[in-house]
Amino acid sequence: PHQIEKKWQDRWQNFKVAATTDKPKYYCLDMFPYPSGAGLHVGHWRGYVFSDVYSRKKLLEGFNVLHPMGWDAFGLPAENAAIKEGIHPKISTARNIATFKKQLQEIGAIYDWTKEVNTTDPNYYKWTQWIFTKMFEAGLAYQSQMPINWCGSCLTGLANEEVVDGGCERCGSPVEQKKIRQWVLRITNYAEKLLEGLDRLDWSERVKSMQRNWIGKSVGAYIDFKNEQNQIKVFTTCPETIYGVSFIVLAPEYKDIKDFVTEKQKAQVEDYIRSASLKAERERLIDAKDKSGVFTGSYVVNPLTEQHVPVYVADYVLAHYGTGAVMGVPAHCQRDFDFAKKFDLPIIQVIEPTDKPQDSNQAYEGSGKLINSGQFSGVDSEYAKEKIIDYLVLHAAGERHTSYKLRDWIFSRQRYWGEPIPVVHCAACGVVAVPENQLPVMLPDVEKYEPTGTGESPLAAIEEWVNTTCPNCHGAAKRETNTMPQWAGSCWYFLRYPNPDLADKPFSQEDLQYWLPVDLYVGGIEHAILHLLYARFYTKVLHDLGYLPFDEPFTQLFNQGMVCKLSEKTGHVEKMSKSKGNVVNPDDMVKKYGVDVLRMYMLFMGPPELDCEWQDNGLEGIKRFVHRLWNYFTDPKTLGVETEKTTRRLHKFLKEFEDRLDNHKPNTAISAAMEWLNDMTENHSQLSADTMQKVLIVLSTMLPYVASELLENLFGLDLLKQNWPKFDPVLAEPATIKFVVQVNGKTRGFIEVEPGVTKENIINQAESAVVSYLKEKIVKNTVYVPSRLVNFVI
Ligand code: ANZ
Ligand code: ZN
Repeated sequence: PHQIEKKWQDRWQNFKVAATTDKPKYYCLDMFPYPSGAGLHVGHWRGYVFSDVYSRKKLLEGFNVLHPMGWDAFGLPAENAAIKEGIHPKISTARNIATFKKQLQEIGAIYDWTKEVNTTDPNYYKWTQWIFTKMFEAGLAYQSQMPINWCGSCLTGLANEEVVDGGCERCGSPVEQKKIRQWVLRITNYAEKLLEGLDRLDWSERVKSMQRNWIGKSVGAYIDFKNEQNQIKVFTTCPETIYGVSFIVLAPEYKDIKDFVTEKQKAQVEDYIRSASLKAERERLIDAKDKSGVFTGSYVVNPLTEQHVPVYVADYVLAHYGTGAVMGVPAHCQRDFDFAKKFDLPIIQVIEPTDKPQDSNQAYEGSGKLINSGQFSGVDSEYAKEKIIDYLVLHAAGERHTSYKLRDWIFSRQRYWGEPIPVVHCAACGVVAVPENQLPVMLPDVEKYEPTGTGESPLAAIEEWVNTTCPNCHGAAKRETNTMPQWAGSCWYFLRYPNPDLADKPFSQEDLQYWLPVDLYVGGIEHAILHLLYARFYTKVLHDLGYLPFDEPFTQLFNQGMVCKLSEKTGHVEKMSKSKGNVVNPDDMVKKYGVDVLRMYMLFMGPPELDCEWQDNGLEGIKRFVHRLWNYFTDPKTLGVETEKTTRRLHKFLKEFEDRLDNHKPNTAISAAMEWLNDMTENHSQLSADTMQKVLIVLSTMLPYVASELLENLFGLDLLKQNWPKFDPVLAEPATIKFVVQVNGKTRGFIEVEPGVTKENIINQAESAVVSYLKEKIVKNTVYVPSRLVNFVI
């Protein structure tokens, strides 16, 4: 392989997307990599090879194909690594990109490198900043002093998504809550649009439902519980359970908590609030049976029963969901049940299960008929939900409300290696967005890019940079020193690829009209929620601001599974990672087997949407296949006059290969190729030049080097100028049809019949096939099932 790879790599390196817009387009996008110091591992290859197969197929089918590559190069890991190695992130990033690029060129993908995008390039982040200013002007970016997740080790704020099990996603340190000035994007304004758009996409149900759950729409009501002085508004999805309320719970951070704490309970409540503030949100959400909480000393009135219920503070209620206050219905909500048990509060059943009696050891969370519910008793619970809301609205004690789990997006980071947020703070004008003609706000070189830990980014220490003039009044002003999060650059890069060098705008309408939206987006399942949600959000905002003619960026999405391998360290098959010591470096495999064998093996490992297990000896099997193919095709005895049977076999193979590819099952398409080669080499069948070319062209999607070399050497053909061979559906059908022949329902023989033979003829042949069973018997009835079976009833 190594003798031919270099030559083809040099040619494909200059592959260019045609400038024409006459041809139909196909935009195939890979999730661009973050160029880490470790280089590519075979897990990356899996997605990149997959997308290249489809790009190459579309190219051969006559599409104008855009299959670009770029670098998502801002972010914490680059900065942390740079701090550790003592090298400026700019330098280490450039070095890593060079390594990645060299590795990617080996894959043999038809990337057009003139379309390369790099999120850390000022010509790119100028527009990342521009988009932010547009959001700011539209009221979608705001500042807020909010308690945020704070990693005391990375010394920065984290988005909720970056907190895993109460720890920092990157370093694992416990995450605390800290109040800090942050820039926040109003993604919650788009909750409904983000939900609605999912219905129009050709994405897996799995990913769609992950997005739906993340947005977390809940339809319900606000209900007011009052006493003489104050009122508590709760959010509930189950207003029909209001007769079962036996207490109210406030989140420890509930803003008017003081109004409810009596003198006697004060010390206890304050103690409790202090201890709760130390727990991270995720930790509090874990459904621990053992609930904690404290009584405030106050009571409020249930607007329907007019009963007084006690008000508690407990950390299982979150401050930032609903109203931060909950009506406790222990009989029908398990968390309330656990709380009521612990604090010895009444458990009032108000819904009767339709099938079985209620288990007194747990809450019944299903529907049924209302009981103990005054005028609503006897009513179906789903119906009662509506009726009770109507009643509350009528009596001014509540209203319909829909809540979302989705939070606004904390968009600022107190770090160096990111896009500076393009605003200035002016004493006279307030916060002013940097106008387009002053963008980009360049990230200055600093001497110390370690975080300050004060909640300010290292940029705050560069006075010459911080002190600036206000674009509005030209008076003295200060630059914003927060930077954007890692996600920012990847929210819109797909809009930039068609023309990454545009100087005066982020993208052109012409390009958008022709190239977008993306036809196929390929990437790891780990990005199923956040990156995709953020990119969809940006697209919808830009659409609503009039910049984009579409509002969903990725028409079809394919999420490949992860590559796993047995870890000697842990003894388990696990996702490849440095720490588990089970990473396979593709460069080593390429050295040993060549690119094509590795490409085909990545596709052969299993259904591409599932995780798969790397096995070193798996490559050997593919290597044997590629060698047999090469030897068969280069054997001078192979080229010749082929039989009709061979032609039929070709079309059967072409059909199988294409159908399986189109269904995203490249692994079984490879099996079809293996079966074809077995059938051909078994009798050393001769092949026509046409057949050989067709086989090479379809296999070039997976084995571009071998196929190109053979096409050129044997036939003088240039692969990229060939057309995708269409199978002939008639020839692809089996040449003969097999019938089962039965006597009294028992299989006694088989016949093979050519298509088009009459029913009578088939029955005659069937009779001869089982003649010994019919001897001296009278056939009372003959059952004939076309293409399947003949049954003689005797
Ligand atoms: C009374 C009730 C009775 C509830 C019942 C459920 C079942 P989802 O579906 O996730 O939106 N809730 C409301 N705000 C909360 C908060 N800030 N922290 C924790 N829990 C909160 O859940 C909505 C339900 O979660 C609401 O409906 C409320 O409990 C609780 F048989 O109200 B429910
Ligand atoms: Zn000003």
